[in-house]
Amino acid sequence: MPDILAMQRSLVLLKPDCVQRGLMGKIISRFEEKGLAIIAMKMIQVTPELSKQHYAEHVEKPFYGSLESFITSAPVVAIAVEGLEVITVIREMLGATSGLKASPGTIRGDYSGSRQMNLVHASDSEESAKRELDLYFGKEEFCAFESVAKDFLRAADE
Ligand code: FUP
Repeated sequence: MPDILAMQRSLVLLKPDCVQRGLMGKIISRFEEKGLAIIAMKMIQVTPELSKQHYAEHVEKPFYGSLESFITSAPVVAIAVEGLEVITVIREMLGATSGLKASPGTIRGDYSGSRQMNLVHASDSEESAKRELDLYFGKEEFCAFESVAKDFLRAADE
């Protein structure tokens, strides 16, 4: 972690396998229990067009067709999460891309045994977070609020 911590936002997607397996509540709870702030959330059906925008860096790869079929196969839940260094924090909470390699205790390590069906997406940099949040949410959809628990989540000088 850097010395000066940054307040960041990340796009989290609960993917079709998470919705179909009834794991939405469990996964959302992990973020809430960590003390992160959910500031926007909605269920949507990803279209092939949105999939191509979301996975722009993968569109030309051999696995893209299968990935698009999967991500459009059932609804997803898009969530904007805010917190200190939240991009790294959430990526660490997810674990390695493949559920077969993710450590026990991480979300993918605990619930997934697949590389494609790895339950949750989260932005991997500030640049992708901004791009991805803009894909899923309009500016008016963010409901930033001050947590009443904030004085008990970290010290004033942290
Ligand atoms: P991650 O950043 O952990 O979400 O993973 P990547 O950006 O590397 O990959 C995006 C999605 O493509 C992942 F959810 C898994 C999927 N994928 C495949 O299905 N097959 C592959 O060979 C590589 C990635």
